[in-house]
Amino acid sequence: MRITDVQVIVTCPGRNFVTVRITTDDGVTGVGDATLNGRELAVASYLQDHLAAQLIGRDPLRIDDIWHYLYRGAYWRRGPVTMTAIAGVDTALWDIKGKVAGLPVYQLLGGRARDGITVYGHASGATVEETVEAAAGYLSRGYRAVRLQSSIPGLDSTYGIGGVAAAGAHAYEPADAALPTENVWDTDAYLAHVPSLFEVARRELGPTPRLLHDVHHRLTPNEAARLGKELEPFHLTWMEDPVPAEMQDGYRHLRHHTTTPIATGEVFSSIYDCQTLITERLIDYIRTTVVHAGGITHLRRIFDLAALYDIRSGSHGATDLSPVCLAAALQVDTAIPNFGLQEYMPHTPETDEVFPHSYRFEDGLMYASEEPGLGVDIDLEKAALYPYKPASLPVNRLRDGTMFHW
Ligand code: CS2
Ligand code: MG
Repeated sequence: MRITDVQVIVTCPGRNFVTVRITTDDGVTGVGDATLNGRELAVASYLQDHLAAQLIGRDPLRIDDIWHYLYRGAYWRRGPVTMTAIAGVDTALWDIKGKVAGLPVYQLLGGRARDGITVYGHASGATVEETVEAAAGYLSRGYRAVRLQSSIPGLDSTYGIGGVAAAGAHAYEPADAALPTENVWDTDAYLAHVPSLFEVARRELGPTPRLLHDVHHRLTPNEAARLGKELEPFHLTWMEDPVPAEMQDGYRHLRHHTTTPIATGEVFSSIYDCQTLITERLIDYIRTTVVHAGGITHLRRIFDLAALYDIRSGSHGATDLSPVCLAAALQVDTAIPNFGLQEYMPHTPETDEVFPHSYRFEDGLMYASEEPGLGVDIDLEKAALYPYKPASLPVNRLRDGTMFHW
C-alpha cells in the first residue's frame, strides 16, 4: 500500500478549518484536522509546501515511522505549527488504518474502556443570573458538567462571552474578525467577580453538577492561588489555564496554596510541554488534544504518561477544532484508561454539512463512531463553497493600554 495523494483543504463554513486528506493506491482515503485558529495558512503551507511531497510513495500503515520522520526530520522541533501539521497527517493515517482493518480506531487503541464520553458544555451570560440560567439549561439537556463564564462588571467584553454582552448575543466564536479586535482587561474586576458567580451557581444548581471555569491564561501564580482558594467552597471540577502555559514553575506556587483542581494544556503541542506538570502532579487534568498535540500517536503518549500520575484527560474541544478532530478525540476518549472529560461545543449546521460524521450526543454523553476509521469525512464540493476568510483571535490590553494575555 502506498500514499499517492496529499490534499490540504482550507474551508470556511462560518470559520476557517484546515483538513489533510490522504489517498492511497487502492483508493482508501483518510482525513485529519490541521486547524490552528488565526494561523491556519501557516499550517496549510507547512503541509503543502514542505510535507506533502515527502509523503508520496510511503506506506501509510507505518504511522509511527512517519510520525518520527516528520518530527525528527523537521530539525526545528515542536511548536504549534509543526505539531498541528504532523497531527493532521497522523490523524489521516489512523483513519486509513482503521478502514483497512475494518475497525473504528478506538479498537486499534486497546478497545472500549467506557460506555460513553462525558462532555461539558459552555454556559455564558451577561450577568451571573443569566450565566447560571444557561448552565441550568445545559443540565436540563442531560449535560453532567458545565463551564461557566460570565461578563465582568465594568468590562465591555471578556473571554467566553460573545462581543459586547448584549442580551442573547453569546454565540461566542473566536477568530471572527479579519484583524484582532482589542479587548480591555481588568484583573481586579475579574477577581472580585468570579467567586460570586460560583456562589450563586452552587446555591441555584446544588452540589452535584460538575462546574468548571476557564481563567484563560490571565493570572499571575499568586492571583491564581487567591482565586483557587476563594473557589474551594464551591468544589469546581477544574479551574482552567489559571496562568500562562509557559509559566510552568508558577504551577508549583499555585499547587501549594489551593486544592481547587487545575486543568491546562490546550495550547501545548508536545509531551515535553507537559512533562514537568504531569510528573510533579501540578495539574489534575491535561487538556491536550489530537489536532494541536501531534495527532493520535503523540496524544496517546501524553495520556499514558499522565495515567502514571493519576492525571486525567480533559481534551480541548472548542468550535475552532473541526469535527474531524472531535471524531478522532472521541476515539481516543473511548479507549484510554484515564479519561476525565471532553469539551464539546456543537459546530454550526454548515460545518456539520462540510464534515459529515457519525459520532453523536445523547443525554450528556457522546459516542464515537463505530464505522471503520474515524467515522468522519470532508465533502469536497461543499468545502469548496466556503473559501478562506482572513480571521484573527482577539487581543487584550489592560486599562492603561499595556498589552496583556488574551
Ligand atoms: C478556550 C477556547 O474552549 C476553551 O477552553 O480556551 O475557546 C480557546 O479560546 C480557543 O480554542 C482559541 O482558538
Ligand atoms: Mg480554554
